[in-house]
Amino acid sequence: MRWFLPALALAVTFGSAHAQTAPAAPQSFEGNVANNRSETIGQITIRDGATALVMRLTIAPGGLPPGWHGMHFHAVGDCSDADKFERSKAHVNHDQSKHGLLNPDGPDEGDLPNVYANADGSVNAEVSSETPLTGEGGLKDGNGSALIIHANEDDHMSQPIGGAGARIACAVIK
Ligand SMILES: [Cu+2]
Ligand SMILES: [Zn+2]
Repeated sequence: MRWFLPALALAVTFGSAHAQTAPAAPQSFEGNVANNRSETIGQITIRDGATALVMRLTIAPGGLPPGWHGMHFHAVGDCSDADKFERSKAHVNHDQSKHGLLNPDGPDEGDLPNVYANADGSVNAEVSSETPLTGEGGLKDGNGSALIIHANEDDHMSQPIGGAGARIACAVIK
């Protein structure tokens, strides 16, 4: 859960000149998604706001097997072992939470909704997460993070990854 500091709207009207404070522009990140042959199959675009980030995922036709796929933020921004993507390690999880958006002892900070690949293997999706992009506990920490897409759907409950199976796509977030 991300701390939320309520913005104090102080209407200071002393004198004539006072600058109105605009909300900070969201931090953003763009990266490529690679498959198990290190071929680029799509892109991610992340925008990080004050209390949540929004990630858009675009996969080109032919990119993924049709159907539902689990996806998560994994702890290390390394997609170099393309056949298995194990160098991305486990889910981002700084407080030993259980895996699963539907788990009463979860979710961990890497958990995300499933995405659906169309019959042609393409995906257009947008998901949100309370995990920040930058700062303490952020995806862009020292060793970065990775978005991993799995072969099967995530049941959002069972350990350690909701039965999502093999890692079939990866994007470095660094
Ligand atoms: Cu995963
Ligand atoms: Zn998880």
